[in-house]
Amino acid sequence: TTATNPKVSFHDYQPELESFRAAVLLGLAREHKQIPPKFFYDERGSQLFEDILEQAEYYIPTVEKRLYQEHAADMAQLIGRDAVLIEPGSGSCEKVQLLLETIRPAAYVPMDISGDFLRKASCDLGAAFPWLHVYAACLDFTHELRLPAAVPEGRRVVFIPGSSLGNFDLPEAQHFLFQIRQLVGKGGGLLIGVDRKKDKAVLERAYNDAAGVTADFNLNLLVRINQELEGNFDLEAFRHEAFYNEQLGRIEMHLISRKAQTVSIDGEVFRFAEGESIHTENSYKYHPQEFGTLAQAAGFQSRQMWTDAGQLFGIYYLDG
Ligand code: AVJ
Repeated sequence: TTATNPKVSFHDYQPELESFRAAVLLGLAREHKQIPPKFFYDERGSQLFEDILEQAEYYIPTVEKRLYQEHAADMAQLIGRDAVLIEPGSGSCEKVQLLLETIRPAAYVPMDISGDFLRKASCDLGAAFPWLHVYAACLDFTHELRLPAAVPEGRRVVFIPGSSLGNFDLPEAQHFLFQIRQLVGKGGGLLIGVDRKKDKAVLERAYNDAAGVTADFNLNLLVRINQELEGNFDLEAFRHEAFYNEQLGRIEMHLISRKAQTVSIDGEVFRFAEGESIHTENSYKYHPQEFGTLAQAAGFQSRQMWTDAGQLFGIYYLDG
């Protein structure tokens, strides 16, 4: 057995299974079938997402990592010492590790919908950074941004790497940024990585990796429905599709029915035409001015942006 680290605590706000059932049954009853992307992240989905991060075509992690490494000192300067650093959708907590020694926060609050994954990531982080106080919160951050009561007072800074914001459409993104502004308050801050608009071919390759990991990630949603909601999806009868919708500035991911078929979930029957899609994800891309306008409307003031030579990705620091 391993000794538990007293500096690491876990707070479960139970992002319930019931919401998954409701979202699937409602989403598949719509004229244009859809399921929200947050349901990708069960244990296996979280692992598949980690595998996506390793794919050469998925440029975001490499580019973003280099930006944190190059500009950690500047970022830490803006964030200040002894902050309460909050990360919605923390996943494996990999990126924050590039900054922790430089930022030296008083507390780190990772938030994730995937409980077992969050537990392990927090323990590993506590072991790698023995001085760090970790307050892990298992919750659905698209639903609520709640801080465990045990989190100490201090200047709050929210950290959102990886372009997680991309999953929200414009009104949702607006609302989410507003919620963050409420959480950090005046005097708080936001450090956020946002993927930029760019060449269509580069974008489409990133979501159609040659190894098929993104396809497995997408199809895992059907595996999850089969396992948790007594579904009978035939995985061979659906295929992954991802393309850049230039007009709307977003990557769209779909699961396409290869034939006319019916699927039953939890006793309910759903009909699919050949070629019909389940829309599973949007990933919006932003020009720096577009993101600046959005953040400003939510009450933030842009302080700095860092980008790579290829202008693939932007990291922004904003004041509350
Ligand atoms: C976690 C939303 C930033 O949109 O790039 C990656 C998710 N989906 N490949 C993204 C994702 C397919 C990712 N975000």
